[in-house]
Amino acid sequence: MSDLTYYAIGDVHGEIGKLDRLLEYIREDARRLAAAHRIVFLGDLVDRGPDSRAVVERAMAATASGEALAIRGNHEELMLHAFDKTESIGVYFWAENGGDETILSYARVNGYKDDFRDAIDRAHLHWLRALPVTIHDQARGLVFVHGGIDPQKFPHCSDEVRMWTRSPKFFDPGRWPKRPELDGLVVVHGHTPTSNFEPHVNPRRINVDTGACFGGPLTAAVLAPGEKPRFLRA
Ligand SMILES: [Mn+2]
Repeated sequence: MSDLTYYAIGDVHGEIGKLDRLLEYIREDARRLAAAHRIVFLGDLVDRGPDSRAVVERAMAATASGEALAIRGNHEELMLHAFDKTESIGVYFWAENGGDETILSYARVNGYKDDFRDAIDRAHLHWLRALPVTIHDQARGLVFVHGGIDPQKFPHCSDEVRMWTRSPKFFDPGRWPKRPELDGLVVVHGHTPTSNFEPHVNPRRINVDTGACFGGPLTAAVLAPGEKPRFLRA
């Protein structure tokens, strides 16, 4: 995997217009470089924005063709929990955190009578369930994960940490312990919107959640072998 140019896309959250533009920019950029490329969706495709169903469709098509990989974010996790749980609390918690918009996006296409579960395409659920929580390119020292890692435990941190963490122990690389497992590692993630709609870069991590569903752009980090990260925005 190590000669690939990666395009790591932050939290899309249903913003289909921004995603379609960003995919165009990415494909243009990859053509210009004439380099083998791989898009990585960093999770939180769904919730909050106007068309989560269409976003999942785009991501499924891009992974099916081999152009993209995807990992699971905490909002995919919430959606699957809401779908699986019989207690209503799982559904309400998801709905209040943007899941209501996701349900509407599915209902517009598929409709439903009593239970929102009937509106959600089974193929989408199947795809979401199969998503890994981490992609690790060992040769390049790149870890793609939605939320982050536990620097004390990597590579053995829990899935919950990988999808949900906002720990200062992760955010501040000055607090990372000296462990051989972390040598040369760069963590590429989303989950925590940056305060200025700009990607955050430090020597150990790149955060590309630029708040696309809160009025910011949707951002992709361009990671070419041996080069500094660049960014594409839509
Ligand atoms: Mn998230």
